[in-house]
Amino acid sequence: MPRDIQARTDAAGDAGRVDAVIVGAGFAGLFAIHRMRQLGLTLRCIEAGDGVGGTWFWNRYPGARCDVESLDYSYSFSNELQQEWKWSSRFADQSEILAYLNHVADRFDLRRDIQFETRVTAMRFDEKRDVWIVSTDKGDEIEARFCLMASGNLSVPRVPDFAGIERFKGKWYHSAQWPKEGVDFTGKRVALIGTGSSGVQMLPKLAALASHVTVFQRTANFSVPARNAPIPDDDERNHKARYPELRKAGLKQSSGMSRIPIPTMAAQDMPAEERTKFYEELWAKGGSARIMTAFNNLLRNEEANETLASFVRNKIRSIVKDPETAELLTPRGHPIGAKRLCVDMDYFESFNRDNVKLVDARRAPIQEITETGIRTTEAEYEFDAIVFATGFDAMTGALNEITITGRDGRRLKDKWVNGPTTYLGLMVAGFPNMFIVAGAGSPSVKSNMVTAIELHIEWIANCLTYAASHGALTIEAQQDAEDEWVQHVNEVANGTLFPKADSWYMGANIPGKPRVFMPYIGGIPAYIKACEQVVADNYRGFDFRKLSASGS
Ligand code: FAD
Ligand code: N01
Repeated sequence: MPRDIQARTDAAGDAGRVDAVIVGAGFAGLFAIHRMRQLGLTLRCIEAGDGVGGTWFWNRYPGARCDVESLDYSYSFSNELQQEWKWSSRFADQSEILAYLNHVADRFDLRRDIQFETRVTAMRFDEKRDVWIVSTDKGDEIEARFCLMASGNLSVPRVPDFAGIERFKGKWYHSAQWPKEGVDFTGKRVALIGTGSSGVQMLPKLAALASHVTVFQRTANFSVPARNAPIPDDDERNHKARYPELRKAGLKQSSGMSRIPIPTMAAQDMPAEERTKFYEELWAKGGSARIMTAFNNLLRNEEANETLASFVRNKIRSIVKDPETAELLTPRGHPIGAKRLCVDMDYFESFNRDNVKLVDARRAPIQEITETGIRTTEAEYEFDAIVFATGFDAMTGALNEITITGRDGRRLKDKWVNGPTTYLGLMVAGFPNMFIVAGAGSPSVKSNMVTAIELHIEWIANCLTYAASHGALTIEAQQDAEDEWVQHVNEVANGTLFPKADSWYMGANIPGKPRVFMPYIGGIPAYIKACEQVVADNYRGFDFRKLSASGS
C-alpha cells in the first residue's frame, strides 16, 4: 500500500526518515505499529521506558490491576491472539497485563521498530516539505510524514508541590514510577497520600506488610468491591467460542464492554426496596461497570445518583467498625461515578486493622515533608517511606510536555491554553498529519480503553488509505469542524453529572489547569456513528492536500 504516502519520504534504509513516528509503546503504540506496517509504512516508535507496556510498564505498585474485565480489556484485532491468551482471573494484575503486552510485542515482531529509553522532546511541522521533524532527548532528528501520538492519558505522574521533599531521609515512591525490583515494606512505617484508584488498590497490600500505614485522605472516594476470582474454565470456553460476537456486542455499549446489560429503566422507576435488592445483587457480583449502569439515569439525574450513592455510603458504614473513621471515609460532595469509581479488594476492610490509621488531609492539609516524615497543619508524623498515589497530569500532560509546533509556528500548548480542542478527538486544526490516539474529545478514558484505541487506529489506517488513494500528502482538521465538535463534547458533558466533581477528567487535580470536561461522554456507539458519518461524507471537516502551498 500507499506508495503515494511514501512518495516523498523514501524511508527505506534511512534511519532518520520514516513514514510515521509513533510516540509511546503501550496498548496504543503497539497496535499502531502492527496496523501501520500492514499499510506498508516505514516506522519508528519512540518509547521513554526500557520496555513495552505503557501504563502496565510504569504502574508496578502492589495491588495494581485493571478494573475492566480482562476478557474485554485486551486486543480484539487478532482472533488467534484472543483465543490463545489465557487470563488467570477476572481482573488481571499488572504483571499479567505486562506479560500479555510483551507477548503481543513478540508474537507480532513489534520490537524491531521501537527505540526504547528515548523521549520525544519536540515536534515541528515543516510547512515547506510537509514533514514533521521529531527531536528526542538522545539527539535524534527524525523526519516523518505522519505522527501518531500514542503517548497516553495517564502517563505523566504528578507529585504535589510539597515543600521539603528533598530533605526526607526515608524513601519515597510514586505509584506510576514504581521501582522494577519492587519495594519491601516489611516492618516499615508508611505514609500513603491519595485515595483515588491507585491508593485504594494499594492500601490492603501495604497494610499486610508494613508495621503501620497512615493514609492521608483529602477527598473520600466511592469504591466498590472487585470480587476478583479465577475465570471458571467453562466461562472462558464459552466466552472464547463467542469472542467475535461479544466484541461486536461491546461496541453497542456506551463503555465498549461486553456482557453488561444495557439499562432501560430510570432509578426512580423501581420501588425503593426492589432497587436496594438490585444494588445488593450488583454489589455481590463486584466491579464498577454493572453497578454504574444499573439504571439509565445514574449519571444524569442527581436524585437517581443519590439512590446508589447512599447505598454505597451505607456499605462503608457497615464495613468500617470505628464510627469516626467510617464517617471520614464516607464520600460526600460529589455524585458517585463522577470521579472514576474505584474498584477495590478489601480497601474499607483495611481500616479495621490496628496498623492502619486515617488522617483527614482536608481539615489538616499537608504542609511540608520533613526530614523524618510529614507535617500537617495539626500534627507531625514520622515515616520510613512515603507513597504518593497522587495521580497524573491527565489527558493533556504527555502532549503538552512535548514542544509541538504546527503551522505558522503555533504551539499546541498555546492553542490548548483553555483546554484541549480536537476534531473527533483525532486531529487538531493547524497540526496536519498528527493523529492523537484515544485522547481528549474521544471516549478514551470513559470507555474500555483498548476498544477506544483499536477504533482510533483502525480509523487512522482507513484515513491514510483514503488519503493515499486520492494522492493526498496532508490531512488536516478544519477549524470550524473542530469548534463544532468541541461544542458537542461540552454539550454532552453538561447534560451529565460529571462536571459536578473536581476530577482529573475536569483537569481539577492540577492547580491552574483549565476546568473543562476532557473526554467525550456520548459513549462508544454514538462516537462510532459520528466518525462513520464524517467518513461517509467524504471525510467532512478534514482537508486533504496534494502539496502544501509552498511545497515542491
Ligand atoms: P500508555 O499505556 O500510557 O502508554 C503511553 C506510553 O507513551 C508510555 O509508555 C510513555 O512512557 C510513552 N510516552 C509518553 N510520552 C512520551 C514521549 N514524549 N516520548 C517517548 N515516550 C513517551 N483503562 C481501562 O480501560 N481499563 C482499566 O482497567 C484501566 N486500568 C488502569 C490502571 C492504572 C493503574 C492506570 C494508571 C490506568 C488504567 N487504565 C485503564 C487506563 C490506561 O492508561 C489505558 O487503559 C491504556 O493502558 C493506555 O494505553 P496507551 O497506549 O494509550 O497509553
Ligand atoms: O489518581 P487520582 P490515581 N494532598 O487522581 C490525592 C486510573 N487507574 O493514580 O481527590 C492530599 O484518581 C487526591 O485527592 P483529591 C483510573 O482511571 C485505574 O489514583 O484531589 N491528597 C486523590 O485522592 C484513575 O482514575 C486503576 O482531593 C492529594 C489522589 O491523590 C486514574 O488512573 C488503578 C494531594 C489522586 O487520585 C488516576 O488514579 C489506578 C495533596 N496535595 C489508576 N494531591 C484501576 O483500578 C492529590 N491528592 C483500574
